[in-house]
Amino acid sequence: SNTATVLAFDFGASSGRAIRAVYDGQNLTYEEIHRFENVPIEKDGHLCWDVETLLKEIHTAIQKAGTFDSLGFDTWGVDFGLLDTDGHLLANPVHYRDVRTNGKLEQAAARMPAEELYAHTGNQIMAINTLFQLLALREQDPELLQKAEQILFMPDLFAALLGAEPVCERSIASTSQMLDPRTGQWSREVLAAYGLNANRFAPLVASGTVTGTLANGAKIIAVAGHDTQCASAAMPCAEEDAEHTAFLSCGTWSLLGTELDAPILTADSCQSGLSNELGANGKINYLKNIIGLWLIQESRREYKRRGQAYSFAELEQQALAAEPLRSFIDPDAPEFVAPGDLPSRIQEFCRKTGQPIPETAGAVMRCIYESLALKYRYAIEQLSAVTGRAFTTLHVLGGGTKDRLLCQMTADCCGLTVKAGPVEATALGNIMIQLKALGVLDSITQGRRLIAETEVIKTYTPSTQNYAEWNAAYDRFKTLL
Ligand code: LFR
Repeated sequence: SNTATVLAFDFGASSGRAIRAVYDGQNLTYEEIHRFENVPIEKDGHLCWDVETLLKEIHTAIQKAGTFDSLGFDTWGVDFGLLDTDGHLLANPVHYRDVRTNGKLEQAAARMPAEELYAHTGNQIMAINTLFQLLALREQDPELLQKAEQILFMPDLFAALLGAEPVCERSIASTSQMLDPRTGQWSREVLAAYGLNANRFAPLVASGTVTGTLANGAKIIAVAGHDTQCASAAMPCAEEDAEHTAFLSCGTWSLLGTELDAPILTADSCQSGLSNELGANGKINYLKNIIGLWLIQESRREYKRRGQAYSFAELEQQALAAEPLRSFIDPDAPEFVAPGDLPSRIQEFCRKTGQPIPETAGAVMRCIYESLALKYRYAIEQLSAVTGRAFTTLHVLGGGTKDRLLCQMTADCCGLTVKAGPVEATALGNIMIQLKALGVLDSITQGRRLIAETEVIKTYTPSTQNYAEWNAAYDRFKTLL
C-alpha cells in the first residue's frame, strides 16, 4: 500500500512535540497531537535531560496517537546517555550547555592538534561536541564512564528505551567529532588518540533504518536523529539547483550551509569553522553553526525575569522601531552560549568594543537581529570561498521563518533571494524519512518535491535601497570577529 500514518517526535530547546501525519498516496496532512516541556533540570550540579519525565510524555503521545505505522525521534546533536549491561540508563544525560566542557578544547588539542582532528572528522571544533563531553566526563566521573556498557545518542536512546535495538544512527553520530565523514565509520585515529573504545558505541546504521517494533505493531525508525538533518531533508529545493542554493536551518541554532557530494577536510575549511555533517539523503551537509535565535529566546527569558514580559512579536516590533545599524556583537562569542542574563552580556560586549551601548529592549533586539544577518553573510562568503559556489538563493527552514524581520534583513544584508519555509521543516523531514523507510516514498527527493508543491514558501527579495549601508556595517562587523 502507498498510504501510511506516522508519528514524529521532535525534541527542541524548550519543548518536545509529537506530530501525527497521514499520507494518502498523494497528500500529506499532519497535526501536533502532543506538546510538552523539555526544560533541562539541575542534577548533581549539572544541567541535565529529564529523561524520566520525557519518557512519560512519549507514552502519553503514543496513547493519544491511536493507530500508526511507525515513529521516529529527532533531537539536537551531540548529547548522549549511558546504559548499563541490562540496558538501564545509568545517569541523567548531561545537556551540552552545561559548563563541564570548559577548558576541554585546549586539553584535547594537546593529544591531537585541532587541524588534525578536523581532517579526520570534519566537524567545526566546538566545546559542545560529544568528544569533548566524553573527555570531561572521564575526568570528572571516571567510574560512571567505566560502568557504561553502551553510549547512545539521545534519539537512539529514546528508541532503545522503547525496546528498539541500540544503534548509532549516522546523522547524529556525525555531530560527535569522532566519525569519519568519508567512510561513515568511527575514526580509529581519533578514538586511539583519546583512548576511547569503539565497542562502547552501538553499531552505526543509515538514516531511515527500522530498529524495532512497539507492542502495537508500529515500527521504530532511526530517522535522521539529528534535527538539522531532518530539516535539511525537507528543503524544498530541486537537485539541479543545489550548486546555487544555500540553506539556513533557523531555530534555536542557525545552521547555514550547502549540500555537497563529498566532504571538505582541508586546513582552509577548518579555519573557516565549517562542518561536514551526514545528511539523510547520503549527501554532505557542509555548514556553519551560528548561535541563532537562542540570543532572542534567552534575552526574552531574562526580560521576563525582570518583570518585562514581551512576546516574540512584540520584541520583533520593538527591534523594527529601533535605530538601525548602530552596534553589533559577534553572535558566536563564547560568553553568549550559557544560559543567563544575555542583555547585560550584549551591553558589555558593545562597551568593551567601543560601540554605543543598546539600552532598551528594542535596541538590544535590533543589535541581535542585525548581528545575526551579518553573521549569515559572513558564513555565506566563507562557504563560497571554500566551495567555489556562487549562491543566489537561501532556503530558510524551521521556526525562524515566522520572523519576517529576520528573513527580510537576511535577504537585504546577504543580497540573496530568501525562500522561507516550511515552518515545520524538522517534523516534515522526520515524517518523510519514515515514509521512505516504510516504502511509501521512493526518495528524499520525492519528499522534497511534495513539500515544494504543498507547503507555504514565502519569497523575500533583497532590497537594493540600503545595500550600501549594509556593506558599511559589514566592514565594521568583521572587525569584531
Ligand atoms: C540544532 C542543533 C545543531 C547542533 C546543535 C547542538 O538544534 O542540532 O545542528 O549543532 O543543535 O547540538
